[in-house]
Amino acid sequence: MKITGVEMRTIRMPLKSPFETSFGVEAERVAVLLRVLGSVARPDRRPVDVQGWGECVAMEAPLYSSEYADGAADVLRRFLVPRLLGHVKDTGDVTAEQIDGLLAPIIGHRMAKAALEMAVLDAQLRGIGQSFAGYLGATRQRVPSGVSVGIQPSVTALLEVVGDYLAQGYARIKLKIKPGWDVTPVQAVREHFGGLIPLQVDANAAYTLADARTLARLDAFDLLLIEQPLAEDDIRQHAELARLIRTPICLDESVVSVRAAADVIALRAAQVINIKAGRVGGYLNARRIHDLCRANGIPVWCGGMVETGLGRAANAALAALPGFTLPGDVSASDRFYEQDITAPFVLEDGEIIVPTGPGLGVEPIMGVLDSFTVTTEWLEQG
Ligand code: NPG
Repeated sequence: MKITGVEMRTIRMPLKSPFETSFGVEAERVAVLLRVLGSVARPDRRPVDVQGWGECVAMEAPLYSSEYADGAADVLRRFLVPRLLGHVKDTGDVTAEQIDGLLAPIIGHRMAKAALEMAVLDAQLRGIGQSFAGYLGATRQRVPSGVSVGIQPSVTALLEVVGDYLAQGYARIKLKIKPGWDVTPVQAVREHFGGLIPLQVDANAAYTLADARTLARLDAFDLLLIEQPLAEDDIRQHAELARLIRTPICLDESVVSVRAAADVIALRAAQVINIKAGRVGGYLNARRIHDLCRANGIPVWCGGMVETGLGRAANAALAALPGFTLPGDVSASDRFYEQDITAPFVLEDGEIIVPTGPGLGVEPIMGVLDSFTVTTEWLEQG
């Protein structure tokens, strides 16, 4: 496609209730959104104007990973968008498939890169009338929906929240844990709701190998998995931990690339992998990791980063690929938001419907988007 320019916004969306993890409490989702404007040549070579949307999952503060929203906006503004526009100026056009290579000289900043690739892919697919799901190779029309439950002020509050999500039909419960909030809440949920509910926990890197004994106590609760118990760069130590506990280990933060995924598999550091497109530099790398895991018999599931309806649409498409054999964190929009910027995703029998329209298959409602927008800038070839 040819690109005229990129609109970059920062939005602030209030969450229905504060979301607490081992790394902090969020009351608001701050996100950078991109709108790429340009044109695509139809098969008869007639150009048609298109736009595409990208969502950057970096949070306001660098607590989950080193990226953060203002940093992502800065690297997009100063380095990533200018490289993309420079390429279009030199060669006449660009495809989403070229973006990873084009941006490779810029080190890191995968969430920012992923947002730009997502926007170009959305525009490209809208231009040819293909859906994200069709393009990525989805094999299902609906995906089972799991929900991530933040750390609660008390076990009583936790049981109430979990009971409410189960009543809504969520297909799997994930409890956020941290040192001091692990064995007791997990045991309480198991005792209260029984052994049949699909249950897993997420530590967001809050433990060290010295905590192996505490983590082994979770073996009694028949969890689907424990996600990212140790630090992002503790891949070898996760392999050690895997020998000390029975609960399958799933890695999230550690899997930042296809290469990292290959190392995790080779070292047997995880039996399951969480795939988040933002964390790995885009939906194309996410698909590559899916393919790698599938070839190696490693089950994967789609992680969530409290996305708006735009990122949620892309995640639903990704989660519909055949190797995604565990329910992902692709919950209904009302899990986090009173008002989403797109038509809301809703739960139907514990599942989310994968959009089928061109590109993401969803549109921002511009009045709503504008009401959450705090800054807008237009980036074009200088
Ligand atoms: O359903 O979108 C969702 C949230 C799932 O818990 C969730 N995400 O560590 O995976 C995580 C966590 C997260 C949220 C991480 C926001 C970073 C930012």
